[in-house]
Amino acid sequence: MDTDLSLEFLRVVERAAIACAHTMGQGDRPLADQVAVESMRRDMDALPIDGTVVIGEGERDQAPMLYIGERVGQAHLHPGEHWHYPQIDIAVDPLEGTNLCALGMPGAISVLAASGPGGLLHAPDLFMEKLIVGPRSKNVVDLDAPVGDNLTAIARCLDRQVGDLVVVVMDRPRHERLIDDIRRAGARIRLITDGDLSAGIAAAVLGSGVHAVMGIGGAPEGVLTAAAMRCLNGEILGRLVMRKPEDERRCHEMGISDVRRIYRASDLASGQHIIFAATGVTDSSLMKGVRFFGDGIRTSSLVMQARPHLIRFIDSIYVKDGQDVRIQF
Ligand code: VTB
Repeated sequence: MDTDLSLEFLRVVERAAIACAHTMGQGDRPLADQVAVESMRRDMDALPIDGTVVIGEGERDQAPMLYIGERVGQAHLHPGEHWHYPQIDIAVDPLEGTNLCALGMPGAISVLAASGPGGLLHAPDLFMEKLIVGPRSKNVVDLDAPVGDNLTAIARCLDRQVGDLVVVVMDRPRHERLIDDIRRAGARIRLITDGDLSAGIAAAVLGSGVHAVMGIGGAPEGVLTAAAMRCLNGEILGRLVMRKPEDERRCHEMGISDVRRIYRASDLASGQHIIFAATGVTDSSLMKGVRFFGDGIRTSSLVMQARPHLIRFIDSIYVKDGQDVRIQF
């Protein structure tokens, strides 16, 4: 996949973030989501690709745009010249953390990942049990090990005490036992209301103050996290959660035969050429949220690719036409 595509994808997430950031704090979740989706859908068609959405807003009959299987990019607009364009699978979450944006809380991002065909798991929209850590502890964790054992192993890799660790967990009744176990082991906890993807990215970046993310969140977010881990050299261990018999059927339909399988980042995002792009909608530890000022709009993004391996923190300023702009560092 062409290196330059990463900057094209950057523009897509920047503009989706800007679109929904206008709705921040309005308490209107559907609107926040809708404007992000519309912006991302529109911009996708400007890309010089033959794209297929593999993780999106839902099944075709539930989602009018960015549904699973939807074709995006220039190729589908110019069917005769199809062969000109690289085939790309795309996972999108135009607004990850709708609640966070609607309430003006930290951690909302616009995000997508891309790879060559087959490089991103077509994950059903189920829950996934997750354990996410950074590069130094990636080889010592085990999804089936007791929580205390994992924390001891992570602490050892990071040259610190278990009591120095910060573990991010989504504040949900389903995590009562997990939270108890972490407390009993003595680690510190940051409870978040939403957004285990942002937290997972932070866990793979030294100095973010997050050492692990544990608990059950969305499987699609798990695939996006895996794409980020491929670039940041972190790890996600994930296992789909079957809550009802239909869930297993759904997995089989999507080609997943072993529903108890523990996936690693390289299974969830197996493509050689992975691109990951995210823009902050509201502030988070790695990206500031969108800022609007008289002359323009400023965004903060993370754009990464696995091959050639490149991580970029990008600060962009969109200047309004005709403005006598003054840029502040
Ligand atoms: C999860 C999590 C996401 O929504 O999908 C969550 O992975 C939904 O979980 O980061 P609940 O059904 O328990 O609310 C997010 O927090 C935001 O999309």
